[in-house]
Amino acid sequence: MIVRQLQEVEKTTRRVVSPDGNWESSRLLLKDDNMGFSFHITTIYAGADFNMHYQHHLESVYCISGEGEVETLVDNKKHAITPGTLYILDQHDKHTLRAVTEMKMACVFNPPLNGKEVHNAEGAYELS
Ligand code: 9YT
Repeated sequence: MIVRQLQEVEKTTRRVVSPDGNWESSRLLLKDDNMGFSFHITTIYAGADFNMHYQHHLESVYCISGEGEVETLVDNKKHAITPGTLYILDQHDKHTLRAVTEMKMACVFNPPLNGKEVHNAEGAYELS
C-alpha cells in the first residue's frame, strides 16, 4: 500500500504550477505508481478562463470547493460547477473552464501522467 499526504506532496516537485497562471496541481499518484491512472488535487485560480483539449487522455474532475463553469465547445453547453459536481471528459471534449472563485478539484487521468506535464498550445498533454 502507498500512503501520501497532500501537505507533504505540496512541498515536492509533484506540485506543478502552470506557466499560464491559471492553475497549479499537486500530483499525488502518477504513472510510476503503476495504478493505470493518476490522481491530482488541482487549484484553479479565481478568474481563470482557459481552453483545454485532452486529445490523448480521459479526465474526470470533481469539485471539492469553489464555483465556476465548464463549457463544451462542440455545442457551447455551459454547466455550473459547485462543490459536489463531477464532470467527465469521456469524449476527449474540447472545453473551456472558468473559475468564478478559486476552485479545488480532484482530478483523475487515464492514461496516468508522468508528473511533469503542462498544457501544449492545444490545451493537451503529450503522451509520455
Ligand atoms: C481541471 C484541469 O484539467 N485542470 C488542469 C490541470 C490538471 N487537472 C492537472 O494537470 O492536474
